[in-house]
Amino acid sequence: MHRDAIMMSDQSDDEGDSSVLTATKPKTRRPPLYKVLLLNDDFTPMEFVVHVLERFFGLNHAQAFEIMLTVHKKGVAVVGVFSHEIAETKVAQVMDFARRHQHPLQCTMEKEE
Ligand code: TYC
Repeated sequence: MHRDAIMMSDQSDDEGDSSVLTATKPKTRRPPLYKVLLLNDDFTPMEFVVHVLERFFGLNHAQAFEIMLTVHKKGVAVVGVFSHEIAETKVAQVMDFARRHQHPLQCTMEKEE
């Protein structure tokens, strides 16, 4: 039980070759982005949702009102796309603000495809 082949030099093998440089493109990967979603419910006042969108997502009143209406009619809408850390912060800010005002408003995040 012994190997038959004997390596004659480093030039005869793919890995140990010290004389060939292979150009490789450095691959940089962009970090994934996350959609922040606002969910509809039957109790949170419309004005409160508009205020949340202005306060935490930097939307003007017209933009905030439009997105609030989309959530009200369709059940859910993307309110912004962020890095994982920023998305987590937005979700926590909205959930905390809603809880402090005793509204059942729900905000979640999901990875963008
Ligand atoms: N459906 C709520 C109402 O009629 C309004 C609402 C809109 C609540 C958007 C939540 O994410 C929401 N008062």
